[in-house]
Amino acid sequence: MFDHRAMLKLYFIAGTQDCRHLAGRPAQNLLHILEQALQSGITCFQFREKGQGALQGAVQIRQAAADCRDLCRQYRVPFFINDDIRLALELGADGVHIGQQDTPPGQAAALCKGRLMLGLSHNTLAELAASRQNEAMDYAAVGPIFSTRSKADAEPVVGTDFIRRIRSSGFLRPLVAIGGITENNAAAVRAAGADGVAVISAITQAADIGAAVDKLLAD
Ligand code: TZP
Ligand code: MG
Repeated sequence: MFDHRAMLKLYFIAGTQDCRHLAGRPAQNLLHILEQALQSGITCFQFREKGQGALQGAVQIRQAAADCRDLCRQYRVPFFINDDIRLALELGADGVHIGQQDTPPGQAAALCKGRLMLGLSHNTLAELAASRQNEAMDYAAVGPIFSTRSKADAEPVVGTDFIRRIRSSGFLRPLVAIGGITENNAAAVRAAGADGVAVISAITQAADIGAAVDKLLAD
């Protein structure tokens, strides 16, 4: 249904914790930011409710996710959920994104088969080598490329050379880069071999979301 490479071009990730710098209700602010990002041309969205300031109640989380799903559907943009396969299935999400510390990839693959697209996080060549055999993986995320303030337990920074090394090792599958990506370095990250960039703060913290999205999409 969705072209895996094209959908990675500008992959926006956010949860209410990423909207705490704004006045008002975080869940409303998240929807407002998401709607502006969708109007401006993001190609994918991941609901990631995680870390300090995240919602705690299952009912609240489910409602926030469902509201984001509805907006994404309206704009025909794929909707992913971070790390919660059960919620993704329940809400009819398009996909799920799983980190190395989350559900084991084999188990995730079995649960997603025929129902959800599957994205997996990577920080090392060894992790990528393991995913290479995983037919169920629809895209690989790699990073953090640069230092990030959006993830407290982020792995070591890998830099754009890591993307070049991955591509020259013969890894040709859909790949999205994440971590510290801004309107000033997104083009260089794609030029290094990524199909796209995944960002949190470059959109959630932007003074003008439309202008930020335009620059993040530019080559
Ligand atoms: N995984 C690796 S870095 C990161 C995640 C979720 C955070 C990216 O946020 P930002 O603000 O785009 O650096
Ligand atoms: Mg995770």
